Amino acid sequence: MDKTVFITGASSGIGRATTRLLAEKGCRIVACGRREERLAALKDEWGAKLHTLSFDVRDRDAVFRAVESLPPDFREVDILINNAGNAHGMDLIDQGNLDDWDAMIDINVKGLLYVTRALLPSLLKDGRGHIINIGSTAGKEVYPKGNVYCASKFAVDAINQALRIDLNAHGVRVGAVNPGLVQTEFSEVRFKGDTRRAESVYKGYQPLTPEDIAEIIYFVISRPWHVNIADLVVMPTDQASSTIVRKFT
Ligand code: NDP
Ligand code: 8X3
Repeated sequence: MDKTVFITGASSGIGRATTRLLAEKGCRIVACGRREERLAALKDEWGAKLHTLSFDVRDRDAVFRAVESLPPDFREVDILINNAGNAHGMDLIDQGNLDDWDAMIDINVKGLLYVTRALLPSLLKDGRGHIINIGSTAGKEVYPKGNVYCASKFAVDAINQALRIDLNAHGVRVGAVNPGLVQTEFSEVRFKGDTRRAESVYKGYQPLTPEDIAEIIYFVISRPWHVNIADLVVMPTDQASSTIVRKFT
């Protein structure tokens, strides 16, 4: 596939699996994240096919500087995958930690907007740009203690619709992939390094893997141009909703 893909959150989980699959399919990849050693490891794997950018999506100057720094081979971005994001904490709303709330809104919502805004000139250039927003089932239904994380993913859902509406005249494709439970570092971040608690989220049933989502993203971007997957929800077979999961242990 002869495309240049800009992906945020490439250093882990869904982003890293997608980076690997799309590089294998022949794409040039701009792999972004904060952890430089993780990005360097990807660079070692994929060489000249891959360019890495280390920045925090919350820092809007850093976002624009990073995009401006792209070398000629990676400057004409065809596909943006807005994947960087996390949950921080899981508390009843009256006990919520304000720093966690800021992190989720700043990363999952404002960071996604900054990256998108910085890349729109390239994506709109020939009317062939494609934006994929990684939302969540948490952006489709609110669950207990999900409050601000859910709000941030409902915002991603709204931004996904807004981009499709406002950019319709440009002929670009915009769509969201909204996963349910995927086993990544997500819960480790949410529970601030409490590995046992994080592991328990994925115990007793078969969660999705990051590779499952990468394959879906490849399916989405490899459709004929007139086909836009506008909004896709994917859950493990054992999951019926955010709170109903068939567990065997
Ligand atoms: P991971 O924790 O494994 O990966 C998160 C990625 O986001 C990392 O590469 C991390 O890179 C990057 N990231 C986080 N904060 C920042 C920041 N401030 N600036 C730049 N990059 C950042 O989790 P997942 O792979 O599961 O998450 C990817 C996306 O999928 C998220 O948007 C998440 O909300 C969504 N999602 C996850 C689900 C799940 O069950 N796992 C289900 C539904 C949606 P680094 O730390 O190096 O900066
Ligand atoms: C991640 C899925 O259910 O942990 O977005 O919110 S969930």
